[in-house]
Amino acid sequence: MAIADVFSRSSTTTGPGAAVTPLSAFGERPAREGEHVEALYAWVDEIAALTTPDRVHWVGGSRLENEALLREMVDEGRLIKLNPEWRPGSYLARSHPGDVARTEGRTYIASEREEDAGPTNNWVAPDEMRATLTPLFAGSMRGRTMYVVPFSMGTVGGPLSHIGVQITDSAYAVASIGIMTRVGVDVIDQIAAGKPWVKTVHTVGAPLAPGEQDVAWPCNDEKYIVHYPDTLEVWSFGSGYGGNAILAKKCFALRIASVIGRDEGWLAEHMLLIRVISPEGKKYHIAAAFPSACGKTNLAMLRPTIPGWRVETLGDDISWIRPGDDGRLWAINPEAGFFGVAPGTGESTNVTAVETLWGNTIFTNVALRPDGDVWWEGLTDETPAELTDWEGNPWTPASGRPAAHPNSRFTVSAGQCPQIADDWEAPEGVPLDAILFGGRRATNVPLVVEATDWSHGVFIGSNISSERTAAAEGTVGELRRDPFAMLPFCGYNMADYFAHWLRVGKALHVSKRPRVFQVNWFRKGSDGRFLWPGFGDNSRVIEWIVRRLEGAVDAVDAPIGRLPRIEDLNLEGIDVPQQDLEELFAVDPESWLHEADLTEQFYSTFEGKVPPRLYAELEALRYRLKRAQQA
Ligand code: SAT
Ligand code: MN
Repeated sequence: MAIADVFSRSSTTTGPGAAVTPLSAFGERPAREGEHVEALYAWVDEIAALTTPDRVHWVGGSRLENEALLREMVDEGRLIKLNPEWRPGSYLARSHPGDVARTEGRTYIASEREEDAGPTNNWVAPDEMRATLTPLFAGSMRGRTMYVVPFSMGTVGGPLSHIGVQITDSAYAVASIGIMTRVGVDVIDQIAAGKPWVKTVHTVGAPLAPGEQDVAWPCNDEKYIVHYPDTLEVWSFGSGYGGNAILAKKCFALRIASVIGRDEGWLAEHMLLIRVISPEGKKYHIAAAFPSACGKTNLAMLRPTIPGWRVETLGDDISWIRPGDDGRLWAINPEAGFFGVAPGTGESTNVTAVETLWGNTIFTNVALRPDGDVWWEGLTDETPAELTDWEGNPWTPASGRPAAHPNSRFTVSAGQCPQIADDWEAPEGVPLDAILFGGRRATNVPLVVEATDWSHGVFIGSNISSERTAAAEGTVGELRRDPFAMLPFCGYNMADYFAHWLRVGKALHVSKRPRVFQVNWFRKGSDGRFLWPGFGDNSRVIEWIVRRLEGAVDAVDAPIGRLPRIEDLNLEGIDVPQQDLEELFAVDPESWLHEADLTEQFYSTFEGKVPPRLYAELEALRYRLKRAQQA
């Protein structure tokens, strides 16, 4: 491990004797005037008085400041600098072994009314929650620097953009926010001009006693990720990890933004965003929601296997979707980077992601190679003979445990993606042509099915699920429900969210509504094999969807929606046996009727709040299934 050791100690100096500016040269509070900016200053003072940091650093967002921050983190042992020969400008962070993922059990929606949080969220009354949090935050930043990070989701000043400020005592969070959002003083200018902003406060909850030696990844066993939707605030305590610490992401861009969207008539969605370009050069925009582990990042970076088709990436995780003046829905990716799962990302599964990570990347909890580069399961077909695992221990293939944590991550600017759309930062976004809902279903759900109309599409979205267990043919395995892939991310009552979706679509003229499709790359045959090759070949499904949008192909009416005629699927160059194709699109009324019962059970958990329109969809589905059963 000798070489890696050297890199972990070296700083980011670009050459021998290059002058470096220390972080302390940055951090001045930008001088602005007026009541709005005074309110910001007062809030920052108030948080500082509560958390008592040693220093307050206003992040200006310059490249030099970021370099100084990273250099300081390396010098303090918080980051390992990777070998610039393999991975220039890149770093490895190792988290505390107990701080490796979002903590949904500790995530709260503290709305005034309990029914506004709904049965899928943890709820505590705001007053009660503040009474719990205030003593925890009191003195929580002692011995540390409190960073003030002004950020914009979407390009600064864009019509679909929203701004916020994160206060944090985690330098790792600052570096990550710098990649995932647009950070800079121009956001302060927006605040000074009176634009509303969201307040987010984060502490790792590990104050230092005078002279106390810090650890590489401070955190607290006690964790709270708290949203106050009525006052547009997020307070996060005790975790340095991803969605718990980069508050602009799931906390703001989904949970808080979904509430803003509900009130303003738009949608904050857990959706990737792509542009599909047909061989004729026509452009289509598709947003797609998938629960985790369903290949969302792969679809966001799809490389079609069919000649003439191209996909450009616009976003991999979040879409903000708003009705435009032209009566269509327009979408932006509010983020500026990708915070993706490393394991399983490889040359054969997602070469675009691998190319994106060539440099300027912060890796978290992946393995370190002896040559100072990184590795994770699935990156290469061959496993290196020796590694340092994500916890910093020596590792060989015989170790019998993964070298990278299964939820290890990369944080990288979206602009580095080789197939990012040229106009991915266009403030007005792109007009949506289709919305896809996916899941990981071994049974029942066909490769692709088109919703008959908007409310049927909302019905499908409300039923997204993945199978927990590999189910036998014809029986539904235990379903893990993740409606709209928003279960952990909807900031208000999910039944009200379904109603909001119905409302947003109804306000659009039928001809302008995006068409809705359900896809399932994971259906298995009776012998347990996957029936569909997946990955790049999913472009064949996208082609059919586009041909439907163009009105170029007919569909077959089935009880569950509109299915492709097999002959309309482009299967050139792949060999899917006829019987598999039939199984891929088979609709078994009996197991679908069972699934309808599960839907009814699920809806009943919302205590009468699910919109009647969705119950009507359920009854219509049952009626069509029973008719098919009798036929
Ligand atoms: O940790 S994050 O919430 O940002 C990412 C994820 O859970 O998908
Ligand atoms: Mn996500």
